[in-house]
Amino acid sequence: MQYPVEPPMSQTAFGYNSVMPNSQDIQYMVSDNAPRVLMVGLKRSGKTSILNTVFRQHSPNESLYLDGSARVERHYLQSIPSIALIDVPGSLDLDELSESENTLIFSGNVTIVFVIDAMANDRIRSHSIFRLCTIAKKALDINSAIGIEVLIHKLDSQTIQFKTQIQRMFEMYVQDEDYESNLSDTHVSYHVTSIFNCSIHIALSKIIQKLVPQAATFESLLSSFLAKSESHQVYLVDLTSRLYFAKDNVALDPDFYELVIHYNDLMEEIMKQQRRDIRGSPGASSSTGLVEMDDGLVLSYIAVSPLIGIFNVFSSTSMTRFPIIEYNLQSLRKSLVETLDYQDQQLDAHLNRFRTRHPMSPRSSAS
Ligand SMILES: Nc1nc2c(ncn2[C@@H]2O[C@H](COP(=O)(O)OP(=O)(O)OP(=O)(O)O)[C@@H](O)[C@H]2O)c(=O)[nH]1
Ligand SMILES: [Mg+2]
Repeated sequence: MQYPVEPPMSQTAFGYNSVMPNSQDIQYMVSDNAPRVLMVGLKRSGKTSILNTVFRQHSPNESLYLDGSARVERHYLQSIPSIALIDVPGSLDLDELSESENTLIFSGNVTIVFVIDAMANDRIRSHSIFRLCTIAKKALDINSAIGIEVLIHKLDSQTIQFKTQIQRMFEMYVQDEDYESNLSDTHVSYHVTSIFNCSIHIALSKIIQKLVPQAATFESLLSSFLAKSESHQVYLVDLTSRLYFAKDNVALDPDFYELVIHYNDLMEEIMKQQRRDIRGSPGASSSTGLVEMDDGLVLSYIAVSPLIGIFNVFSSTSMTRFPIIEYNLQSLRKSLVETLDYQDQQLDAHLNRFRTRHPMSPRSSAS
């Protein structure tokens, strides 16, 4: 099979200068202890649009006129664990890096998110699959624990059947290409996404959950809340990105999650206008909310911290039992706060032990 060396001009934004990887970009990709999610893919596949939609709350339409990225950019998810999401420009081909640079980039707690423009032509598609397999092989040779996630992106409003077919097709393309990268032996996850609906939030939520050490504890707390509270679904949400760290163990209903996103956006909007945080801090009287929709659903909200909230969706027919639901929500919040505090204490104890053993380390002298 022949692969183009570069995508054609139609895939290149105006004002775009091709960049060679430089040491600053490499440093920017690694100079952090936080788990790293590397967003990679060909030019114009949609990496910057995704990160702008999720982390800068840009409307999807704002991405239409984006120039291609010239440098590596970093975004942070800062609530539970700090996770760095790194936008690697499509022109920065990780394949061109030296072995030592690749070792730096792919070592540690790293996940590769490879974004493929599912609507591109056959040539771009082949090039994309080829690049995915090459990068994955390099990364897995260096770090067999690396996570590989593929976003089959820009599937906006097609039917579920069509999206499922496209996903299967891409899985087959990767298998065909995979003769030497052994990807089939590794766990590669595929997600169908678009910035024009909540599919991109669902995909990134599932990806970051794999990096949250307490994810299983959160899920079991949320599930036991759900079992006792006559609710449809409950989410633990990062309020800035609206990604969820955990949900109950019932299959996700995108309509409920979309509701959560809209409610959170509405609170943001009110906060901007009133110039105060109506979401409040833990324990504050303003840290709960309740809204009843026309379609017979009710959404209740409670803050866990200024950055994290619990969103619970239930039927309005259960409103008579709301005092019980509210009591359970308060108990759930308390358990979550305790889990988070315990984690912080463990981390502090670990750091203190480290400082005692290494009194001259820069961290201990700085404190
Ligand atoms: N239809 C559709 N278009 C999208 C979607 N996501 C991104 N795009 C469009 O794809 C184009 C390229 O997006 P970018 O985010 O600049 O792509 P990139 O991967 O960052 O490109 P480089 O910076 O060159 O690597 C833009 O015109 C976006 O509007 C999507 O979900 N659906
Ligand atoms: Mg970009």
